[in-house]
Amino acid sequence: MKTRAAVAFEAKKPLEIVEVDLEGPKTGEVLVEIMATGICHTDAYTLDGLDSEGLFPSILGHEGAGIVREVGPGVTSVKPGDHVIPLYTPECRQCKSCLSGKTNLCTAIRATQGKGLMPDGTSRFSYKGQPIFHYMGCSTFSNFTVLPEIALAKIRDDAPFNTSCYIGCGVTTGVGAVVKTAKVEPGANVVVFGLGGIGLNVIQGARMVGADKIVGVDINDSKEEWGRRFGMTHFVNPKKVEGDIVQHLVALTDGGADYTFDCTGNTLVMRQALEACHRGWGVSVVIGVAEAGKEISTRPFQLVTGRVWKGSAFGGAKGRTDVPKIVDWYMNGKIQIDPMITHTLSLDEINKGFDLMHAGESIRSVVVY
Ligand code: NAD
Ligand code: AHE
Ligand code: ZN
Repeated sequence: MKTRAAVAFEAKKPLEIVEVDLEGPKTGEVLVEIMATGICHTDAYTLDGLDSEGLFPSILGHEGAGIVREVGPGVTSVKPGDHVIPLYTPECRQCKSCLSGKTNLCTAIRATQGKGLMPDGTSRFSYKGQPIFHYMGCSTFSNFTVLPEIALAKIRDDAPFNTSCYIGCGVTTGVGAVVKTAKVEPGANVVVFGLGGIGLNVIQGARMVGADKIVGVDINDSKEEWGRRFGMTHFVNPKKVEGDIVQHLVALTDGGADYTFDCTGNTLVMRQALEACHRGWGVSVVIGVAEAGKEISTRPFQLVTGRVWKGSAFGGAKGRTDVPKIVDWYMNGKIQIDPMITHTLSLDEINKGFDLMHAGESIRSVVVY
């Protein structure tokens, strides 16, 4: 079949909206009509050529929601008409990682996914006879896409596509990092670095679990109002702090935070986030994705004295199990999504979504097909 898609032909070039060819679903695969997709900073990072796994030409996008239109042989868990959220972290429930109960990082198809291919080692997309790579196993910047069955979370039919697509990455990543990765307890002091589409979800997750101080840190003053809307109690702009930002945050949190979260992808900020943790027990969670070649560093003494550095992918959530529950949290009013969707665009306007993100003017832009 033919489908409209925004193709990343080259790094650092705007996406081009063209009609591509899409092969139907093979064994264990599903054809999904994407109804809406968010634009996450990770898409921008790959498009900017900063992802060590970045491939071109490819169809980016990993934060979608849609409807199953056709299933391939052997598919049993979804059927045409089901509403689904594509999962860049699938859940096969059979691999060593899934069975461990210790991680959400299913390994069933990670190798081919990282090469921009379906599990059989081929692509379903092509343009003028040349293959186009998939992206993060999702490629939601295409109106129709093919995914493995294990990479689809079936969700309730009454959840609107244009907001629930955000649960496909940003919401789950931020809220999950609080609830699942850090397991923040009521009364804890939390510092969140970077108040964008991910950081604001960390903030609302921290409020939901009853954190005490929720300190937001951002170099963009306009983010203060956003943070306060979702539960932030204190705002710090590092550019306006006299002296050392870490000492400032340690003083603000009575000796250091119980939990800190990096939602910037900046490795210097990651160090600040670790060092702003309380001696003896503070936990710092790296969420931000850093540019290829960047490394983190700190004095080992920071760890010897009890601070813990950990990371979180997709908020530690097991997609097929947890995503439908997070959709319920949204539909029941436990978490908010609608106000964070600052811009709704057509596919033809998708490059504007990247511009707004780089200008710091959006929280989330959503493309509605
Ligand atoms: P975004 O562009 O919406 O927000 C980033 C925020 O960080 C902005 O408000 C910006 O002003 C702020 N910022 C930038 N530099 C800063 C600094 N030095 N100090 C303080 N604040 C600073 O991006 P997003 O969509 O929220 O994504 C945030 C990061 O999370 C990205 O690196 C993205 O790739 C990553 N991410 C990771 C996962 C995961 O599963 N681990 C999932 C989604 C996104
Ligand atoms: N490909 C990059 C790493 C990118 C990365 O860390 N991705 C996150 C999700 S970001 C969503 O916006 C993730 O889930 N990572 C786990 C995984 O298996 O990819 C690189 O540096 O090579
Ligand atoms: Zn993302």
